[in-house]
Amino acid sequence: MSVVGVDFGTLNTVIAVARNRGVDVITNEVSNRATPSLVGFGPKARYLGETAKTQEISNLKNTVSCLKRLAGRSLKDPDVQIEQKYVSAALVECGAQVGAEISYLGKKETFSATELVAMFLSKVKQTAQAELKLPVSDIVMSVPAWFTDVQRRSLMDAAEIAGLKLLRLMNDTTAAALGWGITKLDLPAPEEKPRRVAIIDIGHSDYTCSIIDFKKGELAVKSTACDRHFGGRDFNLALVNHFQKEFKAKYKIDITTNPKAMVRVETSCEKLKKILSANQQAPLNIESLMNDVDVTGMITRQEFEALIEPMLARVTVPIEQALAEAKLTKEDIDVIELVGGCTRTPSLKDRIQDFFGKQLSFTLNQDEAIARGCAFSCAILSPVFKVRDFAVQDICSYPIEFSWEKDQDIPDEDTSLTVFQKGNVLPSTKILTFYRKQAFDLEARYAKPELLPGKVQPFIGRFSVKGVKADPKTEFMICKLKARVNIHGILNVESGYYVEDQEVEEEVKDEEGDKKDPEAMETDGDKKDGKTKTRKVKKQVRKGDLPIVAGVTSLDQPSLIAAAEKENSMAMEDKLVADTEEKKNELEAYIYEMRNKLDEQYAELANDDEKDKIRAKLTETEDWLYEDGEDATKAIYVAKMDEIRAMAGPIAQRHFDKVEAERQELQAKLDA
Ligand code: ATP
Ligand code: K
Ligand code: MG
Repeated sequence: MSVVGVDFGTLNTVIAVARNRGVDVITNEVSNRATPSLVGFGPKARYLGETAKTQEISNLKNTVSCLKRLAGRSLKDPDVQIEQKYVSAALVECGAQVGAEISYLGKKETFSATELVAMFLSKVKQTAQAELKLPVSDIVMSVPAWFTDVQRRSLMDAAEIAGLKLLRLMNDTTAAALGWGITKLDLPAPEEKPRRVAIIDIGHSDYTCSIIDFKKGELAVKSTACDRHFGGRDFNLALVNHFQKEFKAKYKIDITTNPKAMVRVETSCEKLKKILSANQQAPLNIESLMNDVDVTGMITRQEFEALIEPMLARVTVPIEQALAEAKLTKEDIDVIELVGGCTRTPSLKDRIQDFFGKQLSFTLNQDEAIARGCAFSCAILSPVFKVRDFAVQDICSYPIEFSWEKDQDIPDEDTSLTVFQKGNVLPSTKILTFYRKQAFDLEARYAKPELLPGKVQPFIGRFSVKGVKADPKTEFMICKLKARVNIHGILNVESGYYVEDQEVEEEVKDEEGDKKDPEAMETDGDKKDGKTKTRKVKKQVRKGDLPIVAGVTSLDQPSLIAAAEKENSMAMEDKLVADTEEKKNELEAYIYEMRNKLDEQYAELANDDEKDKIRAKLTETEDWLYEDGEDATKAIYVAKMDEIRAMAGPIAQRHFDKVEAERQELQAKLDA
């Protein structure tokens, strides 16, 4: 079984695998260590990853980018409206979710964001399988810490549709932190002061700062703060806007009217931006950008910094926020570790360094740290892989509240309760107690919608508690519900049961006699054997289960199965198209090769009549290839090749016999 970590980025996706020697980042079909997070559609097949990138400029309307930022969101969300600035395909409504409308197999089609992510993840799966030569199923994938329940569920669904088992959705900075900590041999002992690390990830689209405490064998996230709209793509945009104005004045062309020109300028600006990270100035040259105009430009680092000043001015905001939430000051931080491609920008590094007044650390590979951390996490969670255990404790990003209908028999019952606070440890289980006579519903939602990204719905789920009956003795049934924010950061009411108050004999604990709540006692298995003084106490004893019907935002099972089948058949179609193309290319290459052989090694072995016949066949097949045979089936290409092979068969045999005779002659000489 394979162990895979995936950093699913807005721009690039990096795949790491754990093998017996450690964790490696793997390369894709064109030997790149990062794959463009893109999905494209064509008349015959989909283009996933690298091929989508190759086709992008000529296929803008049918290419979808920024996939993860669309997952689980609605078209009307102002955040999604911002995404449309960066996504060249048209975003449309697709059920409750945003989707993209594209042309695929010659027809207009709409795919939901979840389906689009699934397509890309099935490519990730293929890439990993091709490299590992093993089936891939278990993965750990990274996600921005600011993702909400509905966004996380969308990614979980997408992974399942792609045939992947997501063992953990891990926050980006937490994954980087795991990679940082797991290799350190000098972390403080349990009783010592923890090592405090600020992990800062600035990628293509967003910025996250987490404050993390490390001790031997464990890490605990203390706080996390994000800027959802701060990353390399904003720097690109600042440059594009600059050159747009310049070209308008200088060449009288307006690239905003020409999507292809816009994308070409953006691509060039991204290159230029990277050059500026190492040089004081950089050129920009694009031939025939639009209206046959060649453009040239130049910008200095100083000018670039002026363009991005509004962003640089807020570069310490997430750090200050994270420190405040952790109730720490910058002096408390021992190490400031930076990851994400955008942290190569010198002015950005300078601002962060000035803020801390301390050297920044770049010991992790900026592009690969998150994928590596995910692979470590997958190794820890995988039953088949042996790795030093390292406990990872994360926190809830937003407060979660439950609400319910008032029971008229209970006069002063509240009707809502915030059960998980922001910053609450994750994973975590809380037990809710209700006194009820009949089935009832609970609703879970984010308590402070204003904290949520854009207009993400605060609703998380509705949970119907069944099997509740009035107890003849006490009238009420005491219902206990297990609410859990799991390791993916997703909330569920996992189970329910009912209890009865009973008098039981119990040991008296010495000294503090720590007051525990009844729930804790029920689950507390390891009672210490001590002095056995006992007393009678009222205790709640579990009597039976309460079934729970959950209505959450994940896809239901039939929809998931249908989506997986659809994905599978699209993937088979892609494969057939790729195989057909391969056979076509083989046939073309075979024609050239045979022509050469007829002139060279076969020249003496066949008479002119034989050779002319084969040559005629080659010409005929070649003509066919460029006309009627342009778009034939795989079987036909194979058949055409077999026809030529059959004609050339006797000559090939003579050649083989000749080579064999020569070999034997040589052998005889050597033996003599
Ligand atoms: P996100 O984390 O926002 O989802 P991502 O993980 O795909 O996106 P990264 O791969 O971390 O993003 O970073 C990509 C960004 O880093 C791009 O905007 C890229 O232009 C920028 N970048 C890469 N190298 C450099 C460099 N040398 N100087 C400046 N920026 C760079
Ligand atoms: K990435
Ligand atoms: Mg990233």
